Amino acid sequence: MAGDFSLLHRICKLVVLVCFLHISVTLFFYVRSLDIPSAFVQNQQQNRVNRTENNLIRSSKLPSVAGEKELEKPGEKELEKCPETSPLLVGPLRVDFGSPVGEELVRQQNPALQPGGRFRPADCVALQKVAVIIPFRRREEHLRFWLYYLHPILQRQQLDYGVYVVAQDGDATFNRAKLLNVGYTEALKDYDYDCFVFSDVDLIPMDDRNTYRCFSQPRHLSVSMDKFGFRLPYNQYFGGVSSMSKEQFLKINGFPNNYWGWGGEDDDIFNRLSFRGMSISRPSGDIGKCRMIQHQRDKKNEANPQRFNRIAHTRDTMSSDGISSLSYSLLKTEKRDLYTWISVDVGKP
Ligand SMILES: [Mn+2]
Repeated sequence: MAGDFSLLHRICKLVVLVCFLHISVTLFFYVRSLDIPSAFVQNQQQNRVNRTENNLIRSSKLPSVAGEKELEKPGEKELEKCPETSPLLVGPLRVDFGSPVGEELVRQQNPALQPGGRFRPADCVALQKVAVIIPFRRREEHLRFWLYYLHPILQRQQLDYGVYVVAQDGDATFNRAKLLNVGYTEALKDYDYDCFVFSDVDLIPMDDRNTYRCFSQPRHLSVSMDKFGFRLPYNQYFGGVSSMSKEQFLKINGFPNNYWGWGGEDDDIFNRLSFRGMSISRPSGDIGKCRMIQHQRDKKNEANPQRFNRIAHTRDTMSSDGISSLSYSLLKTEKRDLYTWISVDVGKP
C-alpha cells in the first residue's frame, strides 16, 4: 500500500511539473508574438549611447579654452527621438483611382522630399530607417498613384525613408522576388537602412495607422485588400506589402531567385519564415485595409506552373537559393525627384 501511495505521489508531482512547463512555454510564445519592437528600442538606445560617446570623444579633442556652447551653432542641437506613435496620423483615408495624377502635382505636395525620394522628419530622429522596395515593369500610371498616396503617409508616419523602384529590364518573364533581393542590396549601398518594406506598385493603404516599419516579427501589412473582399485570402498569405528588419531578412537568406512569372514566391517566403521559427505580425483588419488598382495580368507574367513544386521544397532550397546566391547586372541607378530608379537585368528562366 505504501509503495502504491508513493508512486501516486510521484505521478502527481510529474503532472504538476508538466503543467508548469506547458504554461511557461505558452507564455513565452505569447510574449514573443506581441508587437513589441524590442530589438529596435534596444538598437535605438545603443545608437544614443554611441552618439553620446562620439560627442564626448569629439569634445575632448577640442581645445580646452573653447566652451561647448560657443562651438554649437544655433539649430544644431541634438534632436529628440520621435514618439512611438506619430502624432501626425489621421486614420482612415479616402483612396480612389478615378482621375490620373501627374508627378508635378506630387512634387508640389511634397516639398520636403530629397532627391531619390528620400525623407527624414525635421523635428525628431526617426525610430527606423526604412527602404521601401517596389518591383516594377511598365506600370507608370500605378507608380504615380503610389507616389501620390504614399509619400504624404510615410512622412506623417515620421519615418526616415527612401523609395526604390526596381525595374526589370527587357522582355523576359517577370521575377518579383529577385527584384526584391536586388532592391535590398542596392538600397543598402545608398544608406544604412535597418528596415525594408516590400510593396507591390498597385497597393495603397487606406489608413495611415498601418505604419510602414518593422516589428519584432516579420510584418504582413496588406491584410485586407478590396480585391479579396477586405479579408485574408488564406492564413499563410504574405503577398502584397510586407516588412522585415535586416536581421529577419538575413535569417531567411532573403528571397528565392528562381520564381519566374506570377505566384508562389510569397508562399516560399512564408515557408522560409516559419522554417526559421518566426511568426507573422499583422495590423488589425480594420487598420490593414488597402485598395488595389485594377488591371489585366501583365504580359510575360503568366502564372508560374512550377510554383507548387517549388513551394514544396523550400526547406531544401532556401539555404542555397537566396540573397547569398543573388547575381544580376545593374544597368542604371538614378536619383529622380520622387524615387530612386534602379534598372536591372535579372536574366531569364
Ligand atoms: Mn496587382
